Amino acid sequence: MSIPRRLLLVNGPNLNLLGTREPEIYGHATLADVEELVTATAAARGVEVRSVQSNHEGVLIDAIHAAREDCIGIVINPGGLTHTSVVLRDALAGVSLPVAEVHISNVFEREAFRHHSYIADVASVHVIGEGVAGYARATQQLLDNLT
Ligand code: CA2
Repeated sequence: MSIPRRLLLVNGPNLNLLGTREPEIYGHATLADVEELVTATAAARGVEVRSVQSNHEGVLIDAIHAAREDCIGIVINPGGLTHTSVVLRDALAGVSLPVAEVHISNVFEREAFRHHSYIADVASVHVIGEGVAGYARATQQLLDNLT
C-alpha cells in the first residue's frame, strides 16, 4: 500500500464568512483563498490537501476521524470552538496525527475568553496572529516536522 501524502485542512464555525465581514480583524481574504494557499503550500512539497469547513461540530469530528485513513497531518483553525470544545480536542487527540493550530487574529490581544485553547496541547505547531499567511507557515512547519 502506498503512503498517503495528504493533509486535512479544517476550518471551524463562521470561517465561511472570511472576507465578507470584520476585515479589521480577519483581513480581506476569503475561505477559498485560504484553501488555495494551503493547497499550493502543500503541493510545493508534493502533498495534497482535503479541505473541510463546517458550522457543525459533529461534521468536523467526522472529518477528523476520517483523516485517520489517508492523511499525514491536520491543519486546523477551530474558530470559536477553540475556546469551548472538549469533544473537538478529544477527536484530535484520538486520531494521533500531528496537528497545527492556526488563528488568524492574535487571540491573546483580544477578550480574555479567547486566551484559553482546548486544542493547544494536542497541537505540535501553533501559529497565532499572523493573518491568513499564518496558514502557510503552519503547513510548512507541520510538513517540516514530518520529514
Ligand atoms: O483568529 C482566529 O482565527 C479565530 O480562530 C477566529 C474565530 C474566533 O472565535 C477565535 O477566537 C479566533 C472566529 C471565526 C469567525 O470568523 C469570521 C470571519 C469573518 C467575519 C466574521 C467571522
